[in-house]
Amino acid sequence: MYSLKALIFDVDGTLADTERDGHRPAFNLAFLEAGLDWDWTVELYGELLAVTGGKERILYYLRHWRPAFLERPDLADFVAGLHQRKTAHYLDLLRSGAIPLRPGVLRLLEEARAAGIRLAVATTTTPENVTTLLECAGGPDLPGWFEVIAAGDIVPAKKPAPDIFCYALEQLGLPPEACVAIEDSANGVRAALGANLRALLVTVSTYTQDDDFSGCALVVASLGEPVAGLAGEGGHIDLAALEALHRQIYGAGRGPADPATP
Ligand code: XBP
Ligand code: MG
Repeated sequence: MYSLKALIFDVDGTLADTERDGHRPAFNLAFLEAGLDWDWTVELYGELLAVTGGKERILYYLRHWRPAFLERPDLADFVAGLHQRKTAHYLDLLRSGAIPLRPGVLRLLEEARAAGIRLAVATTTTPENVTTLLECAGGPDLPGWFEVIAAGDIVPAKKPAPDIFCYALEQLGLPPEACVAIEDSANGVRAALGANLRALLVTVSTYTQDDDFSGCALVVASLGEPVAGLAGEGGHIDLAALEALHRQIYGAGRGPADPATP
């Protein structure tokens, strides 16, 4: 039977609810600065989130809303330039302290660290966004708690492709059966399940209330809220609850022998 060795966290929507009031306004500031009258409203952004990755999301918008821009001979540079400015605005927002970690995230990270459970990130966002979020919302030492930060363009295909989770597992040197993944979106769930991460917790976020989470072991509103059944002593999702979830999926007789456990 495998034992739990690591937690792999998604970032946007999972560590922090970043999309509506973080990434979205940062895109809009970049558009304004470039003299473009594009306004990604709260509602429109919900549609655009069908596509993960900021550059990919801009291209998707052009394809469906501004097809004339696709004719630009410098299209790739144009999109990359907009995205670079968007990232700068997003980092400013993070540094202003506008985006907190979600309830229960720091508690769970501290608990996992104290228990020797390894920590990793698997996200489609830009690497700098992850470290700055962790530093600004959690504290200067927080990025160092994560042994692996798998982010952005480091893999060829973004979520819902499993690549970023496969990469994180490779870097950890662990099989999926030794991990619990924590996600917030249907695209993230498809990616995690594609990497065979079946012990999968979903903490639903602002834009993912109506997503399809079938195939997920456990779906909750947040780590901080009381949940019947698997929740730990405080009633919320703690490490004991995640260990129980892990046992439920890979319990005795249901998985291969753990090579690291005698
Ligand atoms: C969420 C995303 C990202 C962000 C924007 O990633 O899809 O694209 O919206 O980030 P996850 P960039 O839920 O996997 O953390 O603009 O840096 O791509
Ligand atoms: Mg997410």
